[in-house]
Amino acid sequence: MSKLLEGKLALILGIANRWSLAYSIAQAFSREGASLVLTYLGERQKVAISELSQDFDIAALIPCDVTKDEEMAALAASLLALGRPLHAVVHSLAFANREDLERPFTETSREGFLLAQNVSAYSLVGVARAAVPVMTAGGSISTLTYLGSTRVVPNYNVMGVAKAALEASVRYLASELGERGIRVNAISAGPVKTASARAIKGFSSILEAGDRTPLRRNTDPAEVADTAVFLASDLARGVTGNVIFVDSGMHVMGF
Ligand code: IMJ
Repeated sequence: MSKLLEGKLALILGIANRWSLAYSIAQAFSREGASLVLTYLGERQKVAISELSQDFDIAALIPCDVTKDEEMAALAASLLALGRPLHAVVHSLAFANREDLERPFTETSREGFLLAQNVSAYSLVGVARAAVPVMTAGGSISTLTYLGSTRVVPNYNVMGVAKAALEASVRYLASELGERGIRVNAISAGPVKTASARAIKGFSSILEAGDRTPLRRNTDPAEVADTAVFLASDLARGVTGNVIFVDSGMHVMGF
């Protein structure tokens, strides 16, 4: 079969290290023939990303702190400066204060709540605003979410509320950008041992629940990445406003 993303340019935000879901997605996009624009947060990640992306066709490496309006404006300018249409965006970013993922939800501070919303949900809107002017041939915007947006998952707390806002943002963006031929979707990944997940207390017990999913196993990052390829490809031309679960079927279970 020919490559699914041949001739396409994709922006991927959220590679921090080799365990990042965004990194698995970049690998799968490269395998399918896409050229990549990657963003990083701070110099340390720049070095890490350059090393990880040696085998990829990289069109640009751009610094981007999504909490800074100047950096979002600079991202929009850098995308325009590439002088070619962008076909796909993958947003794989989230952050909450560690204390807010450990303390009772009732103890969430206003500041911590707003930080989680800013980095994890609002950023999708800002990234869409930066990318849409260069998505002149239409295309796809995808983000990563988690079951904790609609169900209570112990300790997910403020991130669950941010993912709920993110998923609602997907629907409003999908409705607005459809007329430009831009589709917007979320992938709800099952628990994967990334650096952000490992930092969570009790994460190993969450992985043990893999045995009780329909597929009787945990989610492989490559499965999440292949769904991201599908969404960015023309195979998904009729798919927008969705939350697609790539979680071994975990979300259907009631016990
Ligand atoms: C995160 C917290 C609690 C339970 C969790 C997770 N489960 C899973 C995650 C069950 C799968 C990972 N996840 C889906 C996330 O969205 C993680 C977000 C996150 C993680 C950290 C850790 C370190 C830190 N801030 C963070 N902010 C967001 O300082």
